[in-house]
Amino acid sequence: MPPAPFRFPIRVTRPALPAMKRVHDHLNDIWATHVLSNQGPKHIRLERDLTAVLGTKHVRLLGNGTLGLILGMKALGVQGEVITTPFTFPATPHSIVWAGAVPVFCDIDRHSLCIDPGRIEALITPRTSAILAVHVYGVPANVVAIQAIADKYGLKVIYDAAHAFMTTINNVPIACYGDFTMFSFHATKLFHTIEGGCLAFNDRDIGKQIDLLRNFGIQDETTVLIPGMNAKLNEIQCAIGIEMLKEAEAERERRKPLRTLYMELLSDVPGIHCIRMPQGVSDSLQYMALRVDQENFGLSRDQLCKELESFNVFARKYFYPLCTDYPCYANALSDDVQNAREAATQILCLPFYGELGLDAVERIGKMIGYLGVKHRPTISCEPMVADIQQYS
Ligand code: T4K
Repeated sequence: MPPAPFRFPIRVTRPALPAMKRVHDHLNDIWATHVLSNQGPKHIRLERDLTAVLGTKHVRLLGNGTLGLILGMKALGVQGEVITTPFTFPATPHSIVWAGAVPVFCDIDRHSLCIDPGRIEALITPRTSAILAVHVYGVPANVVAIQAIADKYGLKVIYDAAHAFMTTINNVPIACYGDFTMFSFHATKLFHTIEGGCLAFNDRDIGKQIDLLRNFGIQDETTVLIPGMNAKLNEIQCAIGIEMLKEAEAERERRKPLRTLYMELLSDVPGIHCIRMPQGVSDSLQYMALRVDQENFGLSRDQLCKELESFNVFARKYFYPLCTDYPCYANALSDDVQNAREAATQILCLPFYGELGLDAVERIGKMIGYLGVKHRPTISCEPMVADIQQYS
């Protein structure tokens, strides 16, 4: 018997929201003071609260994560070529272009799905100024190896941690690596400010530059120092952030059993491999990503995605197409990105958010199991491959 479809569409995520009453209290403050933007009291408080959570000396809020990457690279003086991954959201390479540099695409490690440090050196030229790595689905890039290469060649290291809010590696907050780390606070993220983002870093000078860059380059009422832009977060978004930050831990707690149940249900399905956190890494619980091995499962990733839609389940093919396949990067400098190409055709992100609940996860898990049995050519005894990567 095929499982019954959901009565309503189940999407990849559904943003959590703070209690309306608490938001009203903030709105009352804002209405009383008429301070709506430009680093008001809510903004100051959220930056302070985030600094305590992210573990760096400094945090700067921005209008979104993409602006964070662009302005962070401007602040570091990044130019020429930046080595990055093609297995990411368009914002990553686009931000390099907006910062005035050129992306050079490097293949990924097949297990972590992050940039492969073993392939970076071959792409370094006299024009290279930085490495921009992404912690894909919250799995950390190999921060130790990347820093070693950067030190050897005098490069800056930038991390796109859009998926890695509150991740730690052996209890060290992920933002403690590299010259700066960007977090996205888009509505689809576990912690969000509807739209928004931040940079986390330890160098005071970067902070001074970002303060200028995010506010038109204005130093004071009569001094405009550099051609900055408007990348500010307003007071209402900051109020949402203050309240969402209080909820972040509870949302994580709601997601933990869902992750466990998905893993349990899918570990027995031949050809389905859940993306796992390496040992020593705390899970950001941002995405529920799995790899579909068509030969053993019986359906390709695209076919599985389509079949799930008939059950009213709308998973997402993050990240397809590969950045190297966008027309705008057709002529970009690139490694042979074979692992990234494979990941882009095999990885699927299932619905994953606290409110989803265990019953829905059980049904989705059973749907995938059912589809596997229905389409598998022969019974396979393939063992589950644990994608474990050790950090020391
Ligand atoms: N780097 C990386 C590695 C990233 O993944 C991202 C963003 C960035 C940089 C850039 O950060 P920001 O500049 O955005 O701060 C979504 C997000 O818009 C995007 O922020 C995120 N990555 C990306 C992975 O996912 P879409 O185009 O898939 O969003 P959309 O509108 O299809 O939403 C997905 C599902 O979420 C919908 O099916 C329904 C649900 N949803 C969405 C929104 C916006 C809601 O229920 N309510 C909502 O308000 O990009």
